[in-house]
Amino acid sequence: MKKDAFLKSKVIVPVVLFVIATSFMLLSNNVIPEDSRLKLNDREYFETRGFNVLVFENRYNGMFFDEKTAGILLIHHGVRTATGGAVRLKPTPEQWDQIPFVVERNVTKENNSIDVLLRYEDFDFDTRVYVQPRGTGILFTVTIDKPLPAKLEGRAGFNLEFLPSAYFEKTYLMDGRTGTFPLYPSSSMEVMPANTQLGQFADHSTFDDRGRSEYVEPKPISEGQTLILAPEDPEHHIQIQSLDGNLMLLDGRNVAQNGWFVVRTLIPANKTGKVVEWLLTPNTIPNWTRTPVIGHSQVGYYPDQEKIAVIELDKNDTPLSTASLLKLNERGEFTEKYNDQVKEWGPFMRYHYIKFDFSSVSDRGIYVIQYGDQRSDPFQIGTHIYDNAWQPTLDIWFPVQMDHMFVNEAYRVWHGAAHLDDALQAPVNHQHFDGYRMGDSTETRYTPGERIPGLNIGGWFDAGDYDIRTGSHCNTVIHFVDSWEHFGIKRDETLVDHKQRYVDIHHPDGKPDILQQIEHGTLALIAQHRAFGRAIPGIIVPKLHQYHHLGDGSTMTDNLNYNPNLKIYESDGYSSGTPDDRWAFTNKSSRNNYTSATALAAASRALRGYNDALADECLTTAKKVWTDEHKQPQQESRPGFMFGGTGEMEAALQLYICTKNKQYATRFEELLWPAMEKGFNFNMKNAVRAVPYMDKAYKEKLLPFVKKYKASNDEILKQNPYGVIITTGGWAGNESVISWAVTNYLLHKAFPELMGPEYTYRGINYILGCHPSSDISFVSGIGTRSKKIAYGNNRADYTFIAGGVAPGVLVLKPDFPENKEDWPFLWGENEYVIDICAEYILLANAVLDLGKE
Ligand SMILES: [Ca+2]
Ligand SMILES: [Ca+2]
Ligand SMILES: [Ca+2]
Repeated sequence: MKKDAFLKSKVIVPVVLFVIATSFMLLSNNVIPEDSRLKLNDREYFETRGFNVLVFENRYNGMFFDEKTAGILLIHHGVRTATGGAVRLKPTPEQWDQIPFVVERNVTKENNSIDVLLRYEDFDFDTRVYVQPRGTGILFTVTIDKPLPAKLEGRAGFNLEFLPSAYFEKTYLMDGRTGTFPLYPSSSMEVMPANTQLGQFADHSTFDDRGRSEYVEPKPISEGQTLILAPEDPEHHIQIQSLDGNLMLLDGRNVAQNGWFVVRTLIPANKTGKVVEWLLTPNTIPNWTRTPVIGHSQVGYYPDQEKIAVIELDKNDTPLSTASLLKLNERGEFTEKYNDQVKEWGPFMRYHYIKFDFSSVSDRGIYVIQYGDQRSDPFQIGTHIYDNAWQPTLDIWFPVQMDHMFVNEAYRVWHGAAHLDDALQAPVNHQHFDGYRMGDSTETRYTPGERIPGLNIGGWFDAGDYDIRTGSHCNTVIHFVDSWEHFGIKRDETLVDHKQRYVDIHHPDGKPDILQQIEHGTLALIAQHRAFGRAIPGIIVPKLHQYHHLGDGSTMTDNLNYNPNLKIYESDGYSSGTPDDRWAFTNKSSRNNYTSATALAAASRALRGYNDALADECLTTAKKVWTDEHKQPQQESRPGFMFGGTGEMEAALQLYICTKNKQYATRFEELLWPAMEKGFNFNMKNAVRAVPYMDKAYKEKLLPFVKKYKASNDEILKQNPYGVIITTGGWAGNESVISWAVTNYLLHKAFPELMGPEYTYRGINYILGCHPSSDISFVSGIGTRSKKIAYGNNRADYTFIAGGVAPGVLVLKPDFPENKEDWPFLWGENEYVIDICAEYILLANAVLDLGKE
């Protein structure tokens, strides 16, 4: 923030604030400029320039509990700085603490107000939170009809959580007492007896008390009536006055690294009616306008490809008429090479979009885009730009994810050999916190808790967590085989020694890395068939206090087999009495089994000539799955799992490619064509993959679908300015963009007269910087500027793993696209996942291939 902007802003100096803390009513409505008052807009949130208040448009969805995207949200000068406004039962609630259920939400236009009725079913406890603008601020009023349940006395309070990274290196004032927001958590803690702990998700516990029957909670950093956050920073300056009861400032990071700074007022005992009331007054910079974002590829462009920057503007901004392209010379001087009118696109979500087309520039070099006084990061135009755009994903990211291995990189050890104590049979009737579930039978020959041999081999840490998830493993293997078969990637920069369980990054060993990764994934998949005669859903730690592990995966369990004859926390050096071994979730699923067969069949081709014994076992196993599944009634896809299918179609295709046996091709077509009628967009990826292996009639039959598909691709350009699918689910959509772009590449290869390469370019440009919210590349280490803070398993260090692909732009309802660059802990925006990363390698190689055309 420039100093003049600071002076121009209607910042209230701390001394004045302290005086008005007890007399805020003096801020009467008639002295406040009309345009700085919050108004309820048509999208049902309170809005003024530079400040929005969203009230439960984004709800706790229960899937991963508190994702720090729900409740009352503040968007302050374009940044979501606060979230989680609600009555909560903990000083600093963690992800798996209880969340309230929204019984009703009333938007009352006439009153300019929103209220929500929140309920905690376990305690028969209802609160109403009423939100209404007052002066230049907003009033939060909490009411209850019945006195607080005795168990919640001193526990329930109104909380609002502030994003730590937005307040790092900033100060606060509590009733005039000064403080600096802690960069690292170091609050005083209170030890609480275990029996006062309110239940967490499904009676799991995030806290490992080591047998001490206790847990801990942070004590307030500061208490008082009026809190001013960041008085020195006009963009983040907020005042909160409690009109009754104390405000507490707490640091949630003391109990969970993804915790936020919490401002809280306890609900008093034995009282009904109005129990908490806050007046929250933000500073807003008059006529604040968000800085334009010049969306472009951080890697750059081929000389002959379509080159369109998408410029994202504040809706109050007046678009300029032109933009220009500057070339950088060896002396560091920029000279204008091209300028042109920008083209209006229009509104999308909360912003306004224009486009700048510089496709006609094809000279090799380093360029920037200039729009007004905004200048993009430098990028290249050249034929070589994608040469290194995927190597970090294969060289670094995947080795770091390798489970059951010690992973070294030069002077650094990423992690020791992890989970050597895999695995025990999971218990029956169990709902796991990561979505795994066991019914009332194990459906195996093992009894609950029994050791299953042979599972401590192969596989990758699924994502930012560490489980072996069968579905994502299968997809990863399939993407790797696609990359191997289409592009013959022979790159060798990694040593993998399974005998020693040793991986060394930047150490060639004479074997193609992609085959070594296919082998490593396949070993985990085949281990399931060896142990159970079929695929299982996956393997994961049993305890919640293990699951939130951050750091070296080899310390997630003690790596010693559980021995029930020893006491808990006791070890004889060979085994251990601590029940921390992972559990295998084993219930049957046709989809799982078919998907595993698909991956194993595909892997058998890639592994042929590299590891023939494993290749044979993979193919034999895949055929056995086919036979076994056809002996039993076909299970339809899960209800609600749209287009999910049983996975039989994909298995049929891979088995046909391996064996050329007609029965598989026949079955593939029996399943494919009706599926294409129902949803050609979703099934096109399967249809086009078969083209090289099927006859001419197949391709002719596919043609009308491809025409419809192309028309639907062109339709996307009317829906958003980026011309790719932008999803609005709870997990951002880079996976669908990558998968769509790969399908478009395969269609371009199969039907070049119909499908141009531009759809594939659009997909990769989106991933590499041409997207809403910012212009960062979502692949860490790829492009001039990329994700340096992401949700890898080293996220506690606010860092990245090179080559990881983030999920991207999450759309918070109703219109706020977000990808936090300074806060790693939002998995829906920043979590690397194995199958997405493997498919990115495929996409980058597809684009390399387009460059050769
Ligand atoms: Ca997982
Ligand atoms: Ca190698
Ligand atoms: Ca163990």
